[in-house]
Amino acid sequence: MAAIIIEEYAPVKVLFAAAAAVVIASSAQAASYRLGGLEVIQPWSRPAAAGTTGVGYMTLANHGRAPDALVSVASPVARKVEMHSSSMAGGIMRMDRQEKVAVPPGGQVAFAPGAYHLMLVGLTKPLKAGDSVHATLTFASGAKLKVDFKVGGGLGPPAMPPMAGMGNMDHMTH
Ligand SMILES: [Cu+2]
Repeated sequence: MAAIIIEEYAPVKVLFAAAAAVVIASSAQAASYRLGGLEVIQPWSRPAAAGTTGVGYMTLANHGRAPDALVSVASPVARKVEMHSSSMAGGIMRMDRQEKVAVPPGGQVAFAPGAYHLMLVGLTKPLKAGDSVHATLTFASGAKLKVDFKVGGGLGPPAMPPMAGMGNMDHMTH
């Protein structure tokens, strides 16, 4: 795939470059997708039956200088995809649909259990461990990123490759 230079001040170019979102770090378990200043880190999902609602988690990062926001998500395997927030109120977890989720410049937003999440409403096929769920994320800037949500086998994200320094108790002391 040819490398494409994307200028942040040229949203039309960003639109045309949507198909060129590049997987910059990919293994069987973890992936990161980047387009301009936007990065979608490790999209993942959980097994779910056809006809039910699936979930989508990821981290959004904005490496650019302008605010942006996720404004819509679509997937060929879901009738619609909603953005929700989760919050605890009086010991009860409640979810609220979001019209958009802002990603501030230099900031990150986590879509994770108990926080923001995507709901894949009306799955047209079952999601099984090991599947990749295609989805297109559309941002307020006009940027569109095509990503694959990797379906893990359990409640957490698919196993990550060990990271340097993980489990190193030295980290506890400084
Ligand atoms: Cu929800």
